Amino acid sequence: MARRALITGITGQDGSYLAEHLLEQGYEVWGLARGQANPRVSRMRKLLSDVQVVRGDLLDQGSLISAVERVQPDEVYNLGAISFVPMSWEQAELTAEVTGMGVLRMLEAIRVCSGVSRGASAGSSAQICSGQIRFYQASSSEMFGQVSETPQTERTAFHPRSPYGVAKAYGHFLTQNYRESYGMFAVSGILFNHESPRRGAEFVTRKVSLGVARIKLGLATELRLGNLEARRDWGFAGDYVKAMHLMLRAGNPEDYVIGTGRMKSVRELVDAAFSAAGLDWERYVVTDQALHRPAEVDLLCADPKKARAQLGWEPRVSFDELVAMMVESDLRLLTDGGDPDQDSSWP
Ligand code: NAP
Ligand code: G4F
Repeated sequence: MARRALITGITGQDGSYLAEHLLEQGYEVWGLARGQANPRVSRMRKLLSDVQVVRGDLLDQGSLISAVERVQPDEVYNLGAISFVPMSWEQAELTAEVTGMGVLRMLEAIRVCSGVSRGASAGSSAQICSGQIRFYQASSSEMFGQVSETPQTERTAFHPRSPYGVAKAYGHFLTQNYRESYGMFAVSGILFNHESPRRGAEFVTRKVSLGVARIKLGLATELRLGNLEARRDWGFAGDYVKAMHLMLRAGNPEDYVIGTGRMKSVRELVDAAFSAAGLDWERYVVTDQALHRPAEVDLLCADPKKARAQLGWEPRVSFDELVAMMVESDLRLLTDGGDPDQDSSWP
């Protein structure tokens, strides 16, 4: 019988790539979608017609229990979150509820539906029983924040710099705690930034690729950005979702850092993207203090050795290939008269 996966965050970037990957692996894929008229659900259905939808919201415990009862998943991937860091300062409480407490609600839904009691016998000595639901939590390199060492490993201390990073750290420790308390197969992937043509337009890579495409096609004359000196370890989302799956198929439940091990600055990103379209970025980019963050994460760089050694995972798409892929995709989108459907209301 086909394995069954339940994905929260199915309408997001990673949800779409993960669903495609699991469908290719022969899974029956269910996506948890919220809202009574969520336009991103119909868009997702067009892209992924084989995904079945179950309604639910990470803010609503009962809906998660119903979803797990209905789907009877072998694997749950918790990708749902408020994931845009600047929004987490503006709506800190909502971020804590969705990105942090949402993890607790999903773990509780699995615990209740699996019949795992809170009794002492379910404590740290509990065995991982066969047939149990395996759980993946989308942890983030934002938890490292103001980094204490470079590159960052599974053992690097956390010092989150945003309400988002703090909420992710809560979800991370809670996942570890459910593994230790109830013997659940519950793991976290500490993923560094990963991008694609499906990335939301509010994130810097997509903002830049869309900006380059607009300028190239004469639809805009400038691109307004914040901190050009921040450095990130950027990879391709299609590569990273494979690591999520490998973590849930591993022999033991463990956490892994997933990234490329290479850092680039926003300035280098901008240079690469404008160059890919034959443009000189210095003629078009305007920096704007209003786009700087209250507390910045200056640099992030993964040490993905453990994932390579234990999961056999490696990123395939290079930074230059990723940037070229995104610029080409947005040029095609705008040339075809497409409305960048993930256009952002953020500046
Ligand atoms: P994304 O594109 O922003 O998608 C976020 C998803 O969360 C959307 O499907 C959204 O659904 C859903 N969601 C929001 N509020 C919800 C709620 N109350 N209940 C249920 N679902 C809700 O994010 P992504 O880039 O795919 O990232 C996936 C996950 O990985 C996130 O948890 C993110 O924080 C984490 N992460 C991402 C990166 C990265 O670089 N991409 C790196 C590390 C960790 P709606 O359509 O209903 O809004
Ligand atoms: O693309 P960003 O908004 O991504 P950020 O904040 O690194 O977060 C992303 O990666 C995390 C993993 O490390 C995820 F957990 C999280 O969910 C999300 O997917 O910003 C990247 C950098 C920042 O340093 C920011 O200050 O780009 C800098 N930046 C400069 N100008 C800008 C802009 N970021 C945005 N979004 N917009 C700008 O105009």
